[in-house]
Amino acid sequence: MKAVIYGVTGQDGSYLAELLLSKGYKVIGVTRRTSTDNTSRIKHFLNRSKFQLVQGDITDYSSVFRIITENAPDEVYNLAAQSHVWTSFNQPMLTWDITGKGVLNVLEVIRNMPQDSRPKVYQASSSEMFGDQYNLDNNREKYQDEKTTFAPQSPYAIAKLAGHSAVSLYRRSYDLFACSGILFNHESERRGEFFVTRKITKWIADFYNWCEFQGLDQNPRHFTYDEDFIHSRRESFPKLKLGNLDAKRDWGHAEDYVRAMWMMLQHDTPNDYVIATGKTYSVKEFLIQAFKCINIVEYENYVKIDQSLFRPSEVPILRGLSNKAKRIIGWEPEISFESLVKRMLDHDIQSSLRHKRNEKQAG
Ligand code: NAP
Ligand code: G4F
Repeated sequence: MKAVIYGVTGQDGSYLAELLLSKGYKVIGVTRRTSTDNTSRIKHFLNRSKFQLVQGDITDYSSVFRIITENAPDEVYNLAAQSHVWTSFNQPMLTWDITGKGVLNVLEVIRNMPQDSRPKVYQASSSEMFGDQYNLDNNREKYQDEKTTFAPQSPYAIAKLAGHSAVSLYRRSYDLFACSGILFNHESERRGEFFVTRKITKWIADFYNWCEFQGLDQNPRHFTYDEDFIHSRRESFPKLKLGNLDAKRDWGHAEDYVRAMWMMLQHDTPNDYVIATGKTYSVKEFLIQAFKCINIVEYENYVKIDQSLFRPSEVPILRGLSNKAKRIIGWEPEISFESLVKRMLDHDIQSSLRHKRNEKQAG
C-alpha cells in the first residue's frame, strides 16, 4: 500500500506516518518549502527506505497534481492547514487558501483521474465547525455529534466547513471514496507550542527547571510575585500569559486520533465520523491538572490573564460523542485526560532540562 500525507511535518502527520510505516506502507510525505528546517517531528524516520519526503504546497494546484498522479497512491491524507484559530482572525485569506481551497485542489486532482486509479482520500475536518452549537443528552449535558448543526465562529472554521462540504459533495456527485474525520481537540508531546495545552506544559516545565537549577523546590514561600514576574532571591521568571480560561474542550491524544483516520479509509464505504473522548474540561481545569503534576495547588500566582489572547468570537464548549465511529469502524480512544497531561508535562520537563544543561555547558 502507498499513501501520500499532506501535513506530514505537523503533529498528526508525524504520528500518522509512523502508524502507516508500522503497517508496511510506502509513505510519501509532502513538505512545503521553508527557510529553516521544519522536520523536527519526523527526523526519526526520515531515512527509512519506505519513507520519502517531497516538496509541495497544497495551495499550488500544479504541485498537487504532479505529486498525486506521479506517485499513484492508494490513499491520500489531507492534514495540511493553517491550523491555529487565533491566527486565522489576523490572516483570514491565507487560512482560506490553505485550509479551505487547498482541499478543492486535492479533490479536483482525484476527480480528474481515471475511476480505477483514484486513491481514497481522508480530510481533516474539525469540531471548530460546530462553533456555539450543541445538543443536550438525557442528563441535559451539552454534546456534539454528526447531526449537530454547524455554526463556524472563526475564519479557520469557515475554511474547514468549506473543505468538509466539498468532501461530502464530491463523494455524492463524483463517487469519490472520501471521508471526513470531525476531530475534536487532540494534543501530544508533539503539539504545536502556541496551542493552549502545550503552551501550559512547556511553561510549567521551564519554571520547574528554573527552580531546580537554583536548588529550590516549588514551594510558594520561596517566591514573591508582581503583576508580570515571579521572583526568587536571585532571579525573575515571567508569568504564564493566557486568555480565556473558561472555554471547555474535549481533549484526546493524537496517537489515538490518527488510528481513527486510517480505520475510516479501511471500511467498505466512505463516511464522516466524529472522533472525540466524550469528556470535556475547561482550560482552567487543564491548568490545575498540569500544575498538580509539580505539586502546585494554586495556579493564580503564576498566571497573568492577557486580554490580547482572547478571540473576537469564541467556541464555548466542545464535547463529542463518537458512537457512530465506535459502531461502524470500531474506534475508541485509549489515552485518558490525566495521562495525556502527565505525558506532555514529563516530556517537556525532560526536554527543558536537556536545553538548560546544554545552555550551561555552552556558556
Ligand atoms: P499542525 O501541527 O499545525 O500541522 C499542520 C501541517 O500542515 C504542518 O505539517 C504544516 O507544515 C502543513 N501546512 C501548512 N500550510 C501548508 C501548505 N500551504 N502546504 C502544505 N502543507 C502545509 O496541525 P495538526 O494538529 O497536526 O492537525 C492536522 C490537521 O487536523 C490540520 O488540518 C488541523 O486543522 C486538523 N485538526 C486538528 C485538530 C487538533 O486538535 N490537533 C483537531 C481537528 C482538526 P509546516 O510544518 O511547514 O508548518
Ligand atoms: O489550544 P487552542 O488554540 O485550540 P482551539 O482553538 O480549540 O483549536 C484547536 O482545536 C480545533 C478542534 O476543535 C482544531 F481544529 C484546531 O486546528 C486547533 O487544533 O485553544 C483552546 C482554548 C480556546 O478556547 C482559547 O481561547 O484555549 C483558549 N486559550 C486561552 N488562552 C488559549 C490561550 N488558546 C491559545 N492558543 N493560547 C492561549 O494563550
